[in-house]
Amino acid sequence: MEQTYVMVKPDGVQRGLIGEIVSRIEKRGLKITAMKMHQIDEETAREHYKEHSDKPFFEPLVEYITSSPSVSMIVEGENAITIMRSMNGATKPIEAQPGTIRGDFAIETGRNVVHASDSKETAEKEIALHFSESETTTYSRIDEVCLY
Ligand code: RTP
Ligand code: MG
Repeated sequence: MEQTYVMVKPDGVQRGLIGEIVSRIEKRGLKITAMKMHQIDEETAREHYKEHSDKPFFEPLVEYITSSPSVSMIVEGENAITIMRSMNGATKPIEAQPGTIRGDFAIETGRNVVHASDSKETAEKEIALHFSESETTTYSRIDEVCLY
């Protein structure tokens, strides 16, 4: 079963969108196996976004992501990585389709509410970066058994 890392970014927390985002993930049928609110420190933020370290938006991005608490989750399910990316919508809210989280709740690229890992390799790295082993759980969703 695939796992991905999802973050409600500081603007999502400050706008009271945690429940809305968690609800969409649960209703889609994905399983949240770890979740916490925490203020991401600078070192962790730099590591998380290191692929963008040479971009002009890197410093403002690190400042924003560390400015206030975020909610981190491990989300599990078949094709969880691709499904979460499509639920989040395009990076730039102007390109995000209505019905996606960014398409429904964001207008600025620098305040786009959510993050989700973009590949299996990234998901593994991000889960290890933001969670310790003891913060993760295992359980079954009631709708998890597929009979065909
Ligand atoms: P994320 O990593 O946050 O889930 O977003 P993403 O994969 O959709 O987009 P990515 O290219 O990884 O960009 C990371 C975050 O950097 C900010 N950004 N600003 N000003 C800009 O042109 C620009 N481009 C990206 C966004 O907050 C984006 O989510
Ligand atoms: Mg990204």
